[in-house]
Amino acid sequence: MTLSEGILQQKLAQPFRYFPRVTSTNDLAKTWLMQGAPDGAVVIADEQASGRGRSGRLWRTPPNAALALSIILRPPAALLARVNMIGALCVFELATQVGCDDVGIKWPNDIQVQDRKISGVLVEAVWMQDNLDGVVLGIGVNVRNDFSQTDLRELAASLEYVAGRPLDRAELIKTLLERVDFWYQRIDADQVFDTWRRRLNMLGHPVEAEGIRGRALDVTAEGSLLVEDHHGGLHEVSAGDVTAFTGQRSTE
Ligand code: BT5
Repeated sequence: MTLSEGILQQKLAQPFRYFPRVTSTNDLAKTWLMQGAPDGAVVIADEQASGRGRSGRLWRTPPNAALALSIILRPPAALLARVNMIGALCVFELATQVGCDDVGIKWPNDIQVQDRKISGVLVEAVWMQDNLDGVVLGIGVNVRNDFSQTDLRELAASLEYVAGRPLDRAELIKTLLERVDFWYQRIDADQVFDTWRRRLNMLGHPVEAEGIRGRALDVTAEGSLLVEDHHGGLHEVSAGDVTAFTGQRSTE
């Protein structure tokens, strides 16, 4: 079914703005945030012309195929790191709920099904001098994106193909936002970190992160990855990309 403002209106409890096509939902949400959007307000689009990943990378959101949404949140600055955890956790739960097996979070922000990326999370904070004005939690989920003719065919997957049945995007958005609401209400509970940590799929495995090769030992409460190198040295990697050492897969 095509997404529309009317359909979303029937399903969503929170204030939202829907657009058939945008540059990036994160950009529109940032503008709305600075204009005083309420906590929990959402920008939703069917298609993104220049959806963004981290470090200026492109996030592909063709029409009629995906979820692209950005949620405006106003958490305490000390809990900022948990917003990314919440985003990944909620997509994990969505994928599990629609019947996908072998779902995992690849640190820090990829949600994978059977080792292929079905979703990415991009958190952007807006500061007023030293004060956190708010955060935009951007989530992209592949629902029926066809990657078969693209360079991502080995790396990316879509929910419908994995679940083996058609899925209603408005219903998926509703479920996802309910999960965000659930976890955001608990953002100050250690349960957020503990659950996110349990869902990570590479702890204990060989990895390469920011040029360091070793074993993914653990994560810190701030969300950094601890990598143990082959000499037993411990390295804390705060953001960046992890590649499974043994496999060839990477989504850079
Ligand atoms: C991410 O970046 O994974 C964060 C993606 C966040 C997208 C959402 S959509 C709503 C909101 N508005 C935005 O503009 N952004 C957010 P990163 O870890 O840097 O991964 C980017 C890489 O993933 C790219 O370089 C590609 O290799 C790959 N990629 C691009 N589109 C993809 C897709 N649809 N599915 C799987 N992989 C993709």
